[in-house]
Amino acid sequence: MAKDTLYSTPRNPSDRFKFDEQVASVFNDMINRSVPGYTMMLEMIGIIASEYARPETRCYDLGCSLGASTLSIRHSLPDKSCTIIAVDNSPAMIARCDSNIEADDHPAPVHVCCDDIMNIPIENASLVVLNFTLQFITPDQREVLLTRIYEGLVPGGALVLSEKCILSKPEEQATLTRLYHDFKRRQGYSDLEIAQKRSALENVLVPDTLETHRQRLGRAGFGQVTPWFQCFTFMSLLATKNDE
Ligand code: GEK
Repeated sequence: MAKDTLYSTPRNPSDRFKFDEQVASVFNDMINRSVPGYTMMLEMIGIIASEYARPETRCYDLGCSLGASTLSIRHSLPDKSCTIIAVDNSPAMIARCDSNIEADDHPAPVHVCCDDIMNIPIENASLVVLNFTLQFITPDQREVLLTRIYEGLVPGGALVLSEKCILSKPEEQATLTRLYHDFKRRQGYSDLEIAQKRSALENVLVPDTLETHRQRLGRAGFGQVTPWFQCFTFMSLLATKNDE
């Protein structure tokens, strides 16, 4: 696995974080060392898929990067009548995702699309996964997307929404940020890498509070919204569409 050293030397402070070739080439290492619990979350996405993915429906992995969630879903499908649609708008990610899917021998079909998730029709979906993707969508477009996802879900279908959140109490936010930085140091990132990545992500990754997510999901139509994972400020919610 190529090591993420992208922020180890001084960079131009005005350079914003982008999902370009450089990031895609080290992404596996970057996300594993930056998102506490990432590997476990992928495993649990498989557990959720085995419960919610239904025959003759579609599963969507929106913001699929290298296809890690897609593969976890694929190996948990009830049968090969389920189709997975994996979407990302970074050509560098999609090229690698394509080869990762190609190298995997599971028979369920996967369509890999290089497109903006705002353009993708969501239809006949039993499961939609937004694993750390909504945070990169312009805030005023988030509800539009969630509403389209809700409308595209079959009754009883589910959305997995994983996000880096912000705590509404500043003192709690400060505690979790401090602990998170300790985690990153233990993962081998230097203070320079932590500071430069943080500044590159400002206004690119725009976090919401858990309450904002709950309210937005409710307005989009979701019935039950259940947090199933939290480590520091990284959270994941399972939002379901009521059975008719
Ligand atoms: C995983 N889910 O490994 N349309 C399509 N893709 C987008 C858009 C957009 N508008 N905006 C951002 N992306 C993955 C990890 S990473 C999370 C997801 C992170 C894509 C972007 O190109 C990137 O590949 C992904 O969303 C976010 O389970 O890096 O923190």
